[in-house]
Amino acid sequence: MAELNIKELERRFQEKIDNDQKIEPNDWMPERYRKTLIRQISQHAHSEIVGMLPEGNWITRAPNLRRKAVLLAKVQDEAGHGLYLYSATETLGADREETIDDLHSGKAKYSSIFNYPTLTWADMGAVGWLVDGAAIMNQVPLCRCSYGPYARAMVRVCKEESFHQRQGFEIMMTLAKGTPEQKAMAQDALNRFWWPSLMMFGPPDEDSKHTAQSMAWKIKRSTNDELRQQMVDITVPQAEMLGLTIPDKDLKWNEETKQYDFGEIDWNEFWNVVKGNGPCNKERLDARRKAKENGEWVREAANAYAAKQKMKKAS
Ligand code: FAQ
Repeated sequence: MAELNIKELERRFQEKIDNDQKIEPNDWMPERYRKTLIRQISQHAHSEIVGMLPEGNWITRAPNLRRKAVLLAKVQDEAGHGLYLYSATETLGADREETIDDLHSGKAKYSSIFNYPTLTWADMGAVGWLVDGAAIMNQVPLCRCSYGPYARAMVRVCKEESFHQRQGFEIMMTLAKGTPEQKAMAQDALNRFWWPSLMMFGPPDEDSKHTAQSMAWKIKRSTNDELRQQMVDITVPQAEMLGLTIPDKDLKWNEETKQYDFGEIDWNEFWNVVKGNGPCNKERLDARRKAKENGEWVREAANAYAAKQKMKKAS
């Protein structure tokens, strides 16, 4: 009997999804839907927070005051995105502290891209142009995600990401039009960030264990390969406009498909980074753990203040 009820609840839930109605926190949802969302949204939140590190590294070294102010604003936006997203996981019943501890213990994933170093100022351009570009490509469809709080968070996040992408492109444009050394620096950043940016979309569809179910639930609206192809098609003309060369000898316009064919991604490198063995995985997690330790006194003070206020109200 109980099983029949669950089946009926699942049927009604899927009907809602099929009719493009949003699922809200107090609505009934299958446990697997809830867990999938907590997994994806928390990984997304961690990516925003860890993603502050490679850029934060350049705030003190930005070449002038305007660049510094813009970069600072961008990194702050990313902190904001992380916070909305952690709040969205809480609407699904996740505990924020536990979620963050899972990142620190290495249990939770975050985007592979943030395990690559940012070696030069041009990397700030490449990150904004390519990494934020990929993030937008992936997140615009998430504005139509079936889970209301995630979809709504994505609307604001995407607006801010598009400013981030433009600032990155503008840095690349300035360098590409600059001295030969500056142009070479922009090309070097593109060389290093191109393939890792394409990896951001996740494994190829045939190896993506979650895509089919997440598409059926309308959590994901496009597959990993569809978004990756869109990214290539949009970015190649931008690189041409910059006068830079995409580091892919197999990249070629396909007149039949009206898309670019591109070379094979090194999936061994991708899985190696995802498993924790990328160039900066250890450094990134150490930085986050240290930040939590250093913030201990702030949490203690906030808790003591909250307890005092509560006592005041009660008396
Ligand atoms: N890195 O079956 P699928 C940003 C994992 S935000 C690490 O295809 P799914 C803003 C995946 O989790 C960037 N792990 O999985 C910014 C799964 O492992 P699990 C982050 C990856 O979920 C810009 C396994 O592989 N954006 O950049 C990656 O259907 C600049 C199998 O994969 C989001 O998180 C990867 N690249 O599709 C900040 C967007 N790809 O959980 C600072 C939301 C896959 O079974 C500066 N997330 N894995 O242990 C999504 O759209 C999806 O989760 C995908 C993966 C597309 C990332």
